[in-house]
Amino acid sequence: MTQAHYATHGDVAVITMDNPPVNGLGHGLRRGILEGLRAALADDAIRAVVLTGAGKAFSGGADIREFNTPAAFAQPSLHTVIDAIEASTKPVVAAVHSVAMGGGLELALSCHFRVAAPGAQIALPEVNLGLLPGAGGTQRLPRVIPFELALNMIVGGFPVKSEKFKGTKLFDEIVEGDLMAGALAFARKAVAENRGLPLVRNLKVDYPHAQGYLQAARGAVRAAYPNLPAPMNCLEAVAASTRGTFDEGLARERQLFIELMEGPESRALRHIFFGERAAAKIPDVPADTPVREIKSAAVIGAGTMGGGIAMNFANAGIPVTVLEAKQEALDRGIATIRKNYENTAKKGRITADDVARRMGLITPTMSYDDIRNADIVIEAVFEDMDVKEAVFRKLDEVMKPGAILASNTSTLDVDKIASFTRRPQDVIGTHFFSPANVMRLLEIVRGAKTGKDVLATTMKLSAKIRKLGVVSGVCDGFIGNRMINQYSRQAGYMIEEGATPQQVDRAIEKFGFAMGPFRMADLAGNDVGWYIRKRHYAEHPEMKFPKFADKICELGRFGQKTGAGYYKYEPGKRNAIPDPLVEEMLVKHRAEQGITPRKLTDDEIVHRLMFALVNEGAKILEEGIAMRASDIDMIYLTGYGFPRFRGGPMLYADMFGLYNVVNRLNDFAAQAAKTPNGDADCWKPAPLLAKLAAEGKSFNG
Ligand code: T1G
Repeated sequence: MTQAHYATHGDVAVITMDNPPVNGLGHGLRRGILEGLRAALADDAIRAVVLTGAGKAFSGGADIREFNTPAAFAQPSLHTVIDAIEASTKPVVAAVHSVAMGGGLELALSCHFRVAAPGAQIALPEVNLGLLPGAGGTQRLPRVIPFELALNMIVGGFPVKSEKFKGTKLFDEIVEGDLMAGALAFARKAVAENRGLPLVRNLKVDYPHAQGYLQAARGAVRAAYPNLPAPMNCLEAVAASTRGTFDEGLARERQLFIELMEGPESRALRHIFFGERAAAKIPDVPADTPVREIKSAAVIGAGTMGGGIAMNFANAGIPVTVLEAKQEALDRGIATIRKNYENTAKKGRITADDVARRMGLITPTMSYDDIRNADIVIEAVFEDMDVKEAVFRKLDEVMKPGAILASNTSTLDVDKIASFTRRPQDVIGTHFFSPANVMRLLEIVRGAKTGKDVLATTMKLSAKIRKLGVVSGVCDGFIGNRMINQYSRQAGYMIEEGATPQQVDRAIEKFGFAMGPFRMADLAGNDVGWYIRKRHYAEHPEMKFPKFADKICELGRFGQKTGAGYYKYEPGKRNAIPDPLVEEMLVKHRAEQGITPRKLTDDEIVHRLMFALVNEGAKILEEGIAMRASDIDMIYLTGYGFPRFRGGPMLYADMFGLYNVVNRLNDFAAQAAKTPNGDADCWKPAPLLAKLAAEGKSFNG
């Protein structure tokens, strides 16, 4: 079936792109456009052509599902289509609505004229995929709009509404009302007025001080994007538009594009683009599953987590009641919320009215009677099953039928929590990440009896409160924390074997993590991990753990909140200062353990941390706790500061090569076997990992 429809309206032909969901310029659509153009040129009765898009976009650009497949560059390529339009002997008018992005905007720029409906999103966002506009956008856009805006749009990848370009050469007209009628009238007028066949390529970039501006821009781009090559390549491609011929600029653009297309960063960013969208798809919950309306919410607990969770609802305009047992804790919680908003307003990100409006949506209470009619209640109390039991028995008693009963537990068994109620189908886990009003990740923990409509409702709600919802099954630590537990164990082992906390942190931060494991532990509070480890010691007496972490805690060194942890901190400051006392404790501890300290390379540090995550992730995948490898990646990218330019732990393993990963696991096992208290067993490759490696396959397909 052709993906472009051809029709004639008197003396004007109309080609309508029709490749849902956003008219991605895949091979079939590219062929359909050319077939339509050829038909128009062969028909003497036709004097002009209008090109437009069906559905919700003019065109969202190249079909990124084709990338890294032969179809992406199969003829007719987008360049071939663009060349044919520019060679047309009849004027082609682009009629742009809703979205014209990437290759879609480049296609419109090759037309002789362009008209647009107001409100259309206009962008060259390829940089967000680790690419650059590879079909002439870096050469044509600076010829039709102000140079600085063109450069910023291409390097920044952000959209601008079509009406902002009124009066520029990008759009000859902004058409209010019926776009097609306006485009047909414009086409006829252009012919009647003999306006010829103007081409953007024949215009000149009008910006006398380009080189100076570009030199300054280079410094800014280098500082802003240390790990991403695409922004600088975008800048250099646009720079080529200010010198030499159009075709020389096009050649430079092509060269810079191919460099990016073949690079790991673009593969990572494209993986994220699809991964974020895939996360919302739950195979056994159809997209049309009916959802419950969430018009009001309640949060139990006004501590750090409860307050942050409440802010998410207020930010989304949903009234939320915050319940605490004690007035003093309630007052403190509400005051903290207000302070957070006021700090954001001081930075100019929201207004004083926003603060007032959001605070007006938050109602404090100490009475369960005040929350009974909430559509969803989220429990955010102490991470102890007995405490959770008391709260959920009360919620079961009080909440209206049909209310969703959610727990913010970070590790505890959601099925057990559901068993404290007579409505397990309404119980679900909503694991927010601290600070809950900032971190995008929301682990949605599906209990065995959680209703499909409850799951669909919670997934939809996650988007409403601007979170990335990722479904997890029930296990200790769900997905993120279960994996981070293995990561932390390896970090603990490595400082016992000879590394310092700062060496481990520096190595993984150089790899791209926002924060290494020991700075992270000091920030989160070492007592949090200690509490969980003590539960693990009791539940898994067979499991081996590094022992130094407990020694730090036994001294009350809980991190920033006590002024010392793995590092020391000056009063009121947060910067981590290496502490000679910790290094002395490590020397003594190694001797007690009979460990001869050795030098660990950054490579070993990074890959023991990485592959501890990956091996556990493979088990989580195999157990069905995670629905897909990209979900695990999205969790690490949005909840754990994993570097975006690497795409997540599972993609990193794919790019490293699973065969090579298994070999490294075997090396680590051999090293652990020689180390007192070392745990060689934890390096046994997960069955799924071993299978994929043996078959030469990858996690992400
Ligand atoms: N190709 C294929 N599918 C696409 C697509 C694209 N370009 N854009 C979106 N989709 C799918 C998406 O995966 C989802 O699928 C559905 O459309 C709805 O997307 C040569 C090389 C267009 C603003 O970077 O910014 O052109 O999950 O949920 O919120 O220079 O999608 O439903 O199966 O985001 O209404 C450059 C990327 C490509 C635009 C619509 N273009 N897309 O937002 O819906 S590279 C882009 C977006 C290029 C040339 C280069 C947004 C949107 P599913 P959605 P939305």
